[in-house]
Amino acid sequence: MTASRFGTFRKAIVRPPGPGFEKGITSSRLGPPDLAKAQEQHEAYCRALERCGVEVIRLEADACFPDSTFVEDVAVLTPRNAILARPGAESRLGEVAGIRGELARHFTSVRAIEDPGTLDGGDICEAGEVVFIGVSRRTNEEGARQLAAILEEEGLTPIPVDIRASKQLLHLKSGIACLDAGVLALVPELAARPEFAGFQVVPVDPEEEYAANCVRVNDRILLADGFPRFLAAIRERRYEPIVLDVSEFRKMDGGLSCISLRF
Ligand code: CIR
Repeated sequence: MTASRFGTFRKAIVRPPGPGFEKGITSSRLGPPDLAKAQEQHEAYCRALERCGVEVIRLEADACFPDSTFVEDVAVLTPRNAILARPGAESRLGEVAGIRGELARHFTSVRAIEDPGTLDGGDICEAGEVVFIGVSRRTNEEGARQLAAILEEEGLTPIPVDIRASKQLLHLKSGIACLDAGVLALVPELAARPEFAGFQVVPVDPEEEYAANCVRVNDRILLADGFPRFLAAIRERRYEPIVLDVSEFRKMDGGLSCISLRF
């Protein structure tokens, strides 16, 4: 794969999982996570970002908020704005205050989603000038509307995608990733949606849905371990994968994109 401007990131903010990680929200029924293993997997993830040329900013673990390692959910970062999200799960609302200061160090414009809007960063999928906004169990229509207004000011094109009827998708990015300009990985239930018409689709096998939550970082694609068909599809298209084990994050309904905020 040749270098392109798409998916170019210089920095990423992460927060390692801390004591009480297992008390976070989950519906996975995969059993409790092993904290030591989660910390090792997190460190391997940080090293992978560094291999991609990204400077990793490591925040302190925050035992007050068991889901706070899923930093992606608390902000949306665009070329011009850091937009503080307003998580749809009440236990996560307090995480936003913990990221504001760090974002203010890097962005001159820090905006915010306001009550009664709710929005989780995991529902936002940037695809170049287009930004898909999932309206989900976590992101309500008002939160999506507020974000869309900010994105439009910036000259971006927001496209809402209502996934409230989905039984599988917690967040939009549980089922979609933008791999390249005009190229999306999509789970079967999203593949035929009109919102994605005009994009080239890399289909994710129904038995490998978790693999859809992959991340393009500079010239590489970070992929979850254990999904051979999707890995083969990525290689066939000449992308260069970095395969990572995120089993302990999966137990808490999280994945590769959720554990960093890239910009
Ligand atoms: C939660 O339910 O909020 C966390 N346990 C997992 C969040 C995962 N975030 C994401 O997919 N963007």
